[in-house]
Amino acid sequence: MIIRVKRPSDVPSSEITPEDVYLNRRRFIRQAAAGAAGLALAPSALAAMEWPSPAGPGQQVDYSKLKSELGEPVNSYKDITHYNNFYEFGTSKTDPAENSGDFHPRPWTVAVEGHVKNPGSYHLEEFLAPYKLEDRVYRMRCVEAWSIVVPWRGFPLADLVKRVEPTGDAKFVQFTTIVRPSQMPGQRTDVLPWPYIEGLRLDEATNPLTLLVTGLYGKDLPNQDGAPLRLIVPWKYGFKGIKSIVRIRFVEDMPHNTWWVVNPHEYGFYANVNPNVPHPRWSQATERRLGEWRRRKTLMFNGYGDQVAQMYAGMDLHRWF
Ligand SMILES: Nc1nc2c(c(=O)[nH]1)N[C@H]1C(S)=C(S)[C@@H](COP(=O)(O)O)O[C@H]1N2
Ligand SMILES: [Mo]
Repeated sequence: MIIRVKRPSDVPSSEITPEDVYLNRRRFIRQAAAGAAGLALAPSALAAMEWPSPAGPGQQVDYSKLKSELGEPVNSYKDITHYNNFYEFGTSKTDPAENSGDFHPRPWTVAVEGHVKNPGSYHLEEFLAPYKLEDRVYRMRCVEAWSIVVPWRGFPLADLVKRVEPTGDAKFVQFTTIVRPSQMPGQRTDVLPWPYIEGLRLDEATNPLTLLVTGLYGKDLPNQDGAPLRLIVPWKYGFKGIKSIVRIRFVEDMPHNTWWVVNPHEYGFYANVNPNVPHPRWSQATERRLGEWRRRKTLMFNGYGDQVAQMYAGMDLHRWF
């Protein structure tokens, strides 16, 4: 069912005041605290969720001054938008910024399918309407051993999962990128099988850190970063963060994901950041943060272990890489 659009454009960034941003952050902390009753989160996990507040109500947010919960400064808007992986627009880091100018992320339709009580196909605006957007600074670690810190704007995927009510048969969620070779020159080549696909286990999808992202630096997503809707799973390698999503499907069996399909020996389904499990062709022990020369030590689960490690308790992380 396509629901008619009531508003003319995406939720404009101007509608989200610094006050909303501030209040949402507090709401997230409250929800995390409420969730802790059931999940028995360590106190340190809660502390880590207290993102430093950029501004009080009524003050302007200077996104370039934001820091991660570990005190890391965000990367520049220029870096975040001119050093990308998005093979639909080419394989080099500068291709997405150069080749995505003709891509039209609106109008846009998102389908929610599979084992859910409330499936549907929605215009983007209607799809987003129920959710409250919030800003969150996350590290992102690419499997190629570079990393960036980004002030994303989005909402917890858990909010969507709750709304669509998965049935007992839903064990995983699969995501699919748009296929539009007329506007995506990389899709006129066979560098990857199209469409790009990704997946999460249901508990990973409902982890409070997992975001459906619509923007960065307080603005709507630029094309090269996955406009108009992408996934961000901060404890996993960047390739799990599928861009320009058109379908979200709840399934029973572990879904395929593009890099596993291309090379199952080198890329797994889980793709949790793990400095102790090298890629077959290079170490994952260290990384280069964009804008720096020194190498940083890569953190287990990209530094989000307090919030996610319990999901993998008892799993052999060398086998399930
Ligand atoms: N559809 C699609 N999504 C994708 C990719 C891609 O090539 N196509 N690349 C992935 C990889 S490898 C990374 S590291 C991140 C990069 O996100 P960024 O360009 O916003 O930093 O996007 C991921 N999502
Ligand atoms: Mo990546």
